This record gives sequence, C-alpha cells and structure tokens, in this order.
Amino acid sequence: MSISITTPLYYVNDKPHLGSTYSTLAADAYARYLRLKGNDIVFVTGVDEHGQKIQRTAISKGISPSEHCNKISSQYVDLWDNWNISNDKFVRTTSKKHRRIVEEFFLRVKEKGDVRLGNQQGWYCVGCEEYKEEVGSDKEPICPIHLKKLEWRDEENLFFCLSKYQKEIEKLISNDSFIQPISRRNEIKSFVSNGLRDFSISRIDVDWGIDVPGYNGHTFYVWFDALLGYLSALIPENQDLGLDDLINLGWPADVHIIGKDILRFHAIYWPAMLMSAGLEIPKKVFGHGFLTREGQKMGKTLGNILDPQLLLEDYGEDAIRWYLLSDIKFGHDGDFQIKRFKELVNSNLANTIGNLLNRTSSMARKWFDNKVPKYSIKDTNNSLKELSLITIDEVILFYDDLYLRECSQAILKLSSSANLYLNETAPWQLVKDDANKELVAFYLYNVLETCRIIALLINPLVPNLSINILKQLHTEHHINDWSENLKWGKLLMGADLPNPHPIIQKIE
Ligand code: ME8
Repeated sequence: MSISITTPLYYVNDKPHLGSTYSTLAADAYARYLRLKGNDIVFVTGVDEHGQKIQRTAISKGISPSEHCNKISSQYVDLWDNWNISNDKFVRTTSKKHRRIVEEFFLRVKEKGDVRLGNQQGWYCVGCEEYKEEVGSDKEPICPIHLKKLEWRDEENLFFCLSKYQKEIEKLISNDSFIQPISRRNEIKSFVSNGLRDFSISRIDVDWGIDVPGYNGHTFYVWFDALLGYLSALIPENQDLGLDDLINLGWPADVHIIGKDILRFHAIYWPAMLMSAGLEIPKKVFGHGFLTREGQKMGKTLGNILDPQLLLEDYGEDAIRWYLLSDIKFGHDGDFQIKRFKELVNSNLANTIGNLLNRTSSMARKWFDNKVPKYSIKDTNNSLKELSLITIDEVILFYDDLYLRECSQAILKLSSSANLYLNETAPWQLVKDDANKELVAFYLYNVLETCRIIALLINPLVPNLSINILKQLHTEHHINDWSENLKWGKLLMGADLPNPHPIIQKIE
C-alpha cells in the first residue's frame, strides 16, 4: 500500500513564488521522511490551469491561455527540479487524462442526483476564484486576501448539492485527525454549523475551462476541476484508466498539505464531492499558515513576493529550507526576515552543526591516522549515545505529526549537547598523554556517530546538507534505510575518513 501526499495544485496566473515553494518544501520534507522509513510514497504536485483568473492574465499579456499555461507550468517544473523536490507526479489540469477524469466524475455525481441547475448571485473574487459570503453591507466590497474589488455576478450555473452532505461533513470534521492543526478546525466547524449551501460548479462566461458534458455553454468551475487533479495525477500517462482504478494507484490521499486559505475547499467541498462519487475521502488535511512580509500575506496578486529561484541562487537550498521549516511553527504564520534568516542559518547550520563535524573529524584525522577512532572500552555510561537514542524517538514522533519545527529543534539540541560534550571531555587535553588514547577514541567516536545520526535525522529537512555530512563520514550510503541505519554504532571503527570539504557556507 502506498502513501500519497499532495501539495496544492498552484494557479499558473504568475510565476511561482516563495509561498508556493513553502508548501512544496514542507510536503517534500514529509515525503522524504516517510520514504526513509521504508514506505512506498506517491508525492503529488502540479498546476491548476483553468479559470477566469488565468484567462484574464493571458489576455492581458496578448497571448493565448494555452501558451500562457505552457510557459508558467514549465517554470514550476523547472523550479521544483532546481529545488530538488522529490515529487513522483506533476499534474496539469489541461492534460487529456485530467479532462477524462473530470467528465467521468461529473457523470457519477450527476447520476447520484447531486447536480441541479440554479441561479447564482453574489460577490466574486477572481483572485480567489470564489464567491465571498461574508461581505457585510459595503457597496464596493474588497477581498480581504487580494485587496481587490469584488465583482457582482448573477448567472445560471450548475450546482453541486452540498447541502445533502451536512450530516456526513459534520461527522467527518468531528474526527480529531482529519483537520490539522486542530486549531483550524473551529473555523471550519462554525462554517458548517451555519448550514451548508449548494455551490455552483459551472460557469457560462469562462471559455478557458473544461466543457460540461450535456450543458452547452457551461464550463466547469475551476475549483471543481482543480480538486479532481489529485485524482488524475495518479493515473499514468497514456493509460486508459478511470476512477475505479484509483484505489490501486494511491487513492485516498493520506494528507493534503495546503495553505489555510483553501482549507474550506479541501475540508468541506472536496470530501462531499468524493462521497457523492462513491470514492474514499482523504485521511487528513493540513492547513498551514501564511508566509508574510511586513505582516501581509505574500502573494502573486499582491506583488510582495520573494522569488524562490533567486533565493536559491543567492543562498542555496539548505539555507532556505532550514529557515522556512525550522523557524516557522508549521501551521502558524511566519514573517520572512532576511536578517533573522542569515543569523539562524549561520548559528544553527554553520556554527552548531557544521562546526561540530569539522572540529571532531579534524581531531580524528589528526590523531587517528585519518580514520574513525577505534576503542575497546565498554560503552556503558555513554550519555551522548543515550541522548541520541532519545532524540531519534522524539524526532520520529514529531515528523509523524508534521511538527517540522520541533524536529529541527530537537536535532539542534542534540548538536548543541554534542558540542558541550566535546568541550567537557576536552580530548585535546587528554591526547597529550598517550595513556588516554582509548578514552580520546571513545569520546571522538561518540561525537562522530552523533554527527551521523544528526545527518540522518535532518535529511528530510535539508537533504543536501545531510548528504554532505554523511560524505564527510564516508557513510553516504547509510541514507537509504532508517530502520537499518538509524541505530547507534553503525559508523565503522577504523574506516577511512575522507578529506574534509565545507558542508555549508556561512552567509555574509
Ligand atoms: O489556491 N504563504 O492556488 P494558488 C504560505 N489553485 N503559503 C502560500 C502563500 C503564502 N504567502 N501563498 C500561497 C490555489 N501559498 C488553487 C489550489 S488545489 C486543488 C487548488 C500556498 O497558486 C498555500 O499552500 O493560489 C496556498 O494554499 C497555495 O499556495 C495557493 O496556491
């Protein structure tokens, strides 16, 4: 049985920014963790290419929507490649297989009697591609997320009968593990308790969408279409498979990792749609917080974005991954501050982890003929070993719950303790007397072994740095299997220690 994890399928209205990169990095960390634990993973990401927002963007640029989508979608593919994202699938909602799935899904829902024609009136945000219900009495209401005027709409649409699923959705969201973090559940609960209303699933003035079978002039509402991308992503290219085959391909998703802005779609609309089509619902929806700049959400429409490609070129993958995943509590908002970013990377990665490895391995090379020190004394009373084993258990529990910041803190604490251990045992003093050689070997081995464990534990968060540490210990092959390698004592005594190379550059 494989485990499937998804990021949102990002709109291609503009090039990717650090907000979309954030969700993808978090999902990547989780996918990497689960793989290291020996699971078979299907990690899905992709792009959401239809709808009015994209149609308008293409028109404003004087190009066709498909030309526009091809361009931006390939920027996403390249970006994830450059960031070393380990996704197994990348879905485009303009693909043929996706259209097939949307049509099949719609027919099932219609057969179930969950589709009706109706009139839709209300204030619409093209940025969110959503009708806004809580607009107050303002004559010209503004979208609180995009800070743009809402547009009044009054048209005939097809509706999905969400109201029929009131009881089922109430039951679903009362399950503690479905909406994470738990703090986000109340917002959804209060929305549901006001009574679910049917929502429109077609448009009559948007050409850039999938035609609704049997309803001339209607295209599918972009959200109805986009959510189904999680299903079509699992269908291999050029294979004529359908909804009934999904169970063997990784459906249901184990977790949708998304931002809090789209929680309602994932925690209410989407499960109801799946229930209607007779498909299993995802096990968990994790709604993380926003990356802000000066307190305001970073977003394409607001134009206050940071370019992930430039950040990657300027600072490297490890630094940005570490900062985003270790400084911001996953689930909460976090402000991107360049000064803090630099301080944190230098102090955590370069000074604490990097320095620990460098000073220990250079002592070992110098005093033990470029080899991992060998000792024969009994390692009862080995405080660093004990702490490492406790940290392994702790970090695994944190990863399981997507407590990524807590993972990094526990790993950092182990690194600081190992630095302290080195200072307290002071092998540079002991080595002056030949009679202490065994003890020096014991202390240095313990710290080097702790570095190996740190490298393994840190791998999902900063895979590149992890490999660099393991290479310095000549144990890069240890990465593949945690159940085998995440045990104390796997660093071979007497093995060669390669020449050192910097594992991370300090940021000036
Ligand atoms: O909503 N901080 O696409 P989208 C953190 N196509 N995360 C952010 C962010 C920020 N400042 N800005 C964006 C859509 N994100 C739909 C999704 S899914 C079937 C369809 C992330 O391009 C966050 O995950 O607007 C948010 O939910 C997502 O990008 C929205 O991406």
